[in-house]
Amino acid sequence: MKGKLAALEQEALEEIEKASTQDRLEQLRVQYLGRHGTLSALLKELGQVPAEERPEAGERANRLKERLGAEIKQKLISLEKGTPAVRPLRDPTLPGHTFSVGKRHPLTRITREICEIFVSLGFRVAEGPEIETEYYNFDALNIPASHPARDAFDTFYLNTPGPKKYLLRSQTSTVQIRVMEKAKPPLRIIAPGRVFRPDAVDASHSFMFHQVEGLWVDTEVAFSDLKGLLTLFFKQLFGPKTRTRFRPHFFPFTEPSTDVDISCTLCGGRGCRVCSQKGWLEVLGAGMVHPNVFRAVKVDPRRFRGLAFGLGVERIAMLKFGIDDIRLFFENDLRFLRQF
Ligand code: 2U9
Repeated sequence: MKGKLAALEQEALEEIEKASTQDRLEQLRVQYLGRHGTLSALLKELGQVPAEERPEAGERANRLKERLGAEIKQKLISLEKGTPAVRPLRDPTLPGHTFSVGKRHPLTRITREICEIFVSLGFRVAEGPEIETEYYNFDALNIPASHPARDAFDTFYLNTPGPKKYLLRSQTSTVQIRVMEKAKPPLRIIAPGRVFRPDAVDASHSFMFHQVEGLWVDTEVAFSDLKGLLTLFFKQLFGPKTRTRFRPHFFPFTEPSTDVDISCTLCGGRGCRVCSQKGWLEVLGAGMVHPNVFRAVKVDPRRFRGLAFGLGVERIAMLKFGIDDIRLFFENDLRFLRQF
């Protein structure tokens, strides 16, 4: 009896495994488990089994009945789902799934670092549109109609219908104008953001880059505050040994105006490849807000003074991280970006 049950089990399991349709499974169910099926026939033979073996044989036959019923049911389910009859097993010895953790872009990091320093000094962060009018990008900033910066070679103009010319802002000073139109001084604001100039792209130029510009308007603020503020800022950003140097310059929106150099971040001022043996690096432009800019936003230039400055974020990030090609920031090459 034992042998017959084992043979039946093997045969039935193989047939169930092979079955590929629900009809075939029903046939098998009738064939093995039906009232006139193979198992019922075997159970009828139970009476001929010696009395001492009978209970065990009966139990085996019942377990087989249950098992075959369960196998047929399982196979029916998997046929319905269209999945293999074998249930997928979890292998706990396999390595787990790894998740790659994202990072901030190096330019985002530096922009935040710069803004945090000024925020700690009482500045508020302001933002504005990247598509601007000539008024905000030039007129309000005392940039004359004849200025070469207005040329189509230096500014991206948009092909929009109507008399108003729209353009991609070439500096974030537009944001400070918009803030001053609404808020009364005293004010201290910092304007980070993207700017656009149709420069030919090379290792140090891009048609789009990032600026942070600052503006501090008050009744007492002076050029000495500008020097103190920027000296402090660069010591915070590049370390306490960093020195600053102010050279006279010209900007239409500030008077007096200055270019600002810092002692070379690589050699400390002795002269090296990064500073072209000069010991100094030009990093920023600044000055006292031109009275015409104040007039444009209806602030009285006899009562108020303003200090203003602007820097290019890519230039600072390149010095900070030792990067020699601006294009790397914009290629989205993860081999580069993962290093920061
Ligand atoms: C207002 C009035 C004046 C912002 C200033 C500069 C000088 C400057 C350049 C540095 C490198 C831009 O990224 S860069 O090419 N910026 O030299 N920017 S003063 O002056 C302002 C701003 C707002 C209302």
